[in-house]
Amino acid sequence: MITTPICEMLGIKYPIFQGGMAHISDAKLAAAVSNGGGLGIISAASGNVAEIEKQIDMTKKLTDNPFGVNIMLMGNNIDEIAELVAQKRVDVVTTGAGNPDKYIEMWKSAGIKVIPVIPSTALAKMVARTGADAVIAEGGESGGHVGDMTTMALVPQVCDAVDIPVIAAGGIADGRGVAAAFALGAQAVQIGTRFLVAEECSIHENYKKKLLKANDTSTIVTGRRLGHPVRSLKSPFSRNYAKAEYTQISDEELEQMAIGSLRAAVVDGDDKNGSFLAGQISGLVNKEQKASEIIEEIFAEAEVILNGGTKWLK
Ligand code: TUI
Repeated sequence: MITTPICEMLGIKYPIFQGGMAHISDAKLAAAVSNGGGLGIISAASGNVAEIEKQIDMTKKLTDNPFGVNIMLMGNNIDEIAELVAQKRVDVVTTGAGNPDKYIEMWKSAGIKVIPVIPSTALAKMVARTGADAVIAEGGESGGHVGDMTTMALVPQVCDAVDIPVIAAGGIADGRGVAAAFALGAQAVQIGTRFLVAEECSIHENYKKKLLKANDTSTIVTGRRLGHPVRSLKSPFSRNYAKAEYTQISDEELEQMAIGSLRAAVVDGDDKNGSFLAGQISGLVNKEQKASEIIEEIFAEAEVILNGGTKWLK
């Protein structure tokens, strides 16, 4: 069985986090992952404090295992959400899209493990100094809001830069990715895209179908002009947006174009107006399974590789 020190730190069976995906990662998905032995994570990106509280309470009902909340620091009502998770004493908080420094002390004194996503060694060192328990090194292969570094280049450099555990994210969907992450020095992985096709993931069927059909070149990064690059599946919306970025259209109009596009994908499965966030490994996602089966399968594959069962080595 594959286990690493972070499993003991967090009280989880397998060293795998489910990514906190905006408008997607809810109590049902997070509890399924936590019940499957990983760390399920609820997304707080809706900014709706009452709704987030409801999701936390529901997850506590659905699982006795540890789970986390992901706070997107670019979002709305961050101060209130930061206080809510402290008051609720959730097991883990992960953060994305910014520097969580000013909240770390409050979360730590509530007994919460704090694990920021960091896109660089500089931010990794900064949050380690402020008391982060671990960091998630996320490469730009991931879906959603992306940094410039690749997972392959970022993870080993972050491992060298800090003494706390590193979780690798971006471009990982199966046991090969997990084995590679361990080879780079990570103690765990975070996976988002593959959990989109978990049976317990409540996104629209069209989103799942698009993902199951996707291949290696199916994703595109848009939003660089406004400084918020986002990776999604190629679709009428993302192609139009990509084209619009190179026209004279104003920044305000460009921003307006994206409003409601995540919801259109997740809730309505709207092929024309939806932004279907997904990572570069979308081509590896080929079947719908229970979250627990996804986890078991990934670690069975990783174990073979890590025990010397590589395909080519003599
Ligand atoms: O946050 C993510 N992925 C996301 S957030 C999101 S919601 C959204 N939807 C539509 C448009 C924009 C956002 C969808 N996917 N991943 C974690 C992540 N964090 N990736 C990169 C970063 C990051 C970037 C800069 C973390 C820290 C950071 O710090 C800059 C600084 O120094 O403040």
